[in-house]
Amino acid sequence: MRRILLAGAVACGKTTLCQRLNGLDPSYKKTQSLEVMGTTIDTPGEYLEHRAFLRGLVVTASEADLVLFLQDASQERFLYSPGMAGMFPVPVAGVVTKVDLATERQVRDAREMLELAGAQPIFTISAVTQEGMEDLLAFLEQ
Ligand SMILES: Nc1nc2c(ncn2[C@@H]2O[C@H](COP(=O)(O)OP(=O)(O)OP(=O)(O)O)[C@@H](O)[C@H]2O)c(=O)[nH]1
Ligand SMILES: [Mg+2]
Repeated sequence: MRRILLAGAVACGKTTLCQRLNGLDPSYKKTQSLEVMGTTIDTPGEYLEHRAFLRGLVVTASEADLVLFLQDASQERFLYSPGMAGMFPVPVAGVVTKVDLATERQVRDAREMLELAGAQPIFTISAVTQEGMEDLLAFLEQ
């Protein structure tokens, strides 16, 4: 599997996805600092939320082959700015998370915001029901 950096707001589902990618059952634990699990680098949501930390996220991305921008479909709070993927030194793909909690409209809006940020391609998943995980895994294993 490619080395991946996970980015996204607090509680958008980065650690839960990280656990699934590593074959573990999800168990909640607030991420306090950068954490490496297998080939995945998990980050605290604060790295994206507080702009002073954003530079750290971009620099850490050079350790990865790919960045995933995560967007919680059930939250209408979007932290990505247009074209933001261009700041990163490696390709950026998008993941719409928590689709089990969202309406179709919310999923569409989340996808659109990730597209605007420059993430490509974009996957839609639930780490709880595991909907969409197969396609994402196949992409990450390419
Ligand atoms: N229903 C549902 N809940 C989810 C999903 N993914 C994560 N959650 C829940 O959302 C909460 C936050 O998930 P985390 O994976 O810890 O979020 P995070 O992005 O790592 O958050 P920080 O470490 O604070 O940056 C937990 O209670 C998870 O169980 C999902 O796909 N569906
Ligand atoms: Mg976390």
